[in-house]
Amino acid sequence: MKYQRSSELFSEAQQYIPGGVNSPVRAFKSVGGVPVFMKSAKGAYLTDEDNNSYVDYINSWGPAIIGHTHPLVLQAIQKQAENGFSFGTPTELETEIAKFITENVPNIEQIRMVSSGTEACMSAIRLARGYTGREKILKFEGCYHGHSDSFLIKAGSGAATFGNPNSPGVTQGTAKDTLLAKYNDWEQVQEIFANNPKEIAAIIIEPVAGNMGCVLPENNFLQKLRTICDDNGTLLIFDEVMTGFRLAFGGAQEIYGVKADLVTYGKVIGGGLPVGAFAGTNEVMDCLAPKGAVYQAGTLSGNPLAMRAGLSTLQFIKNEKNFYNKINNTTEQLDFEIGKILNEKGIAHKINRKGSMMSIFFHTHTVSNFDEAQQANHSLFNNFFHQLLDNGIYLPPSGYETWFISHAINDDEINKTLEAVRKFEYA
Ligand code: KE4
Repeated sequence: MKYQRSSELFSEAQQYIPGGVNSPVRAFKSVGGVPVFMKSAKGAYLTDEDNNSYVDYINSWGPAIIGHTHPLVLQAIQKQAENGFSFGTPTELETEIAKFITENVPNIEQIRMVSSGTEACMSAIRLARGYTGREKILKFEGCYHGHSDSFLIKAGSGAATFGNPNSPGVTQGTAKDTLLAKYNDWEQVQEIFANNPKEIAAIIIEPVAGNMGCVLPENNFLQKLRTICDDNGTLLIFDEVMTGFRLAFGGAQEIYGVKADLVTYGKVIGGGLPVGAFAGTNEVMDCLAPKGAVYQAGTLSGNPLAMRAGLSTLQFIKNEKNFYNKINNTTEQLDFEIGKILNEKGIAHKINRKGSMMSIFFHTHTVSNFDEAQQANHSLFNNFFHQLLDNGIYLPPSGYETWFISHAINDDEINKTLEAVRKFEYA
């Protein structure tokens, strides 16, 4: 059986780990079937416990943008490890990566390292609340900013724009301070501000959304958010956990030319080790402890191994000639060629793409927000996912996730992918 060992391991894992996984999306609940247990990864490929090999379009949900186990990063981590794993003291290396990032990303003067994207986003809204003295935040349906209580909020019923808890354990007291709008719905944003004058501490947005599938800002949406924040003394937070160092070295701020007041990072910034970060101007960041009163801390924040993995990854990206052209061109080619095959098969679909992020919606019309993403044919996606998996192509196991294209994907991998799409049969 193709997935015999994974099946055995999944049964055992469920005895000791909730749902058998340490993060829900890995359990294949959305696509069905048994999650594949990986044992190694190199370049563009994953190898599972049954020795099946896959072209990887998750890349650890973004971090492996230069390809898995890159020799430069591996050597850097090995060398760093010989000096110790974590000290809990300041280290020169933390200053080196902070300097490198603040000098190469627009509009940020200081950066605080944490250990996950959740921690980065959670800390950023606390800082925004502390800086503005306000309690409400505005987020967008379909955007994911990690599992902090303030973000696990679903739209209120009807016209209500205050949130309701989207998970047991999140209190109504927390939910009331999170306002929700539809992505790209400028009128609704204006209405929310009119109904909550001078009460909103921050807007937090994925500048290119990747957690409802890939959904792009339209009609200068980001610039409009910048303007309404300026007019209301509200901070604009770009959650660049996915887009940071992926869309460009300066992320969505660089691509769209819109200045955020705070930017959060994760994934690529750690090169596969646990790192998150949030960054902004001196005026805002100086409010953070120990300099300011807004408390935030972390035992393993800035630990040397993770900093070395992140810095060596970022340095490769910065120094590699045409890095972004390559991953963007690969993604464009996949978009075009897959689209051609699906059209030949007469399968209605929309491919949303920005830079090296893309996703396929089996849908007849465009997808510009979460409602439209939900209207896509997700059972067809699940069928597509499993047929590609069986043919050695590992896609994100949900129609609500973006693909992450890595620099290690070349013509061979593209051809394998297209071959698998050509074999796709649907009832
Ligand atoms: P983490 O806490 O998972 O490091 O980051 C949370 C987060 C914050 N902001 C954005 C835009 C994100 O995409 C994420 C995490 N992304 C998911 C993938 N959809 C991580 C995969 C998972 O949950 O296992």
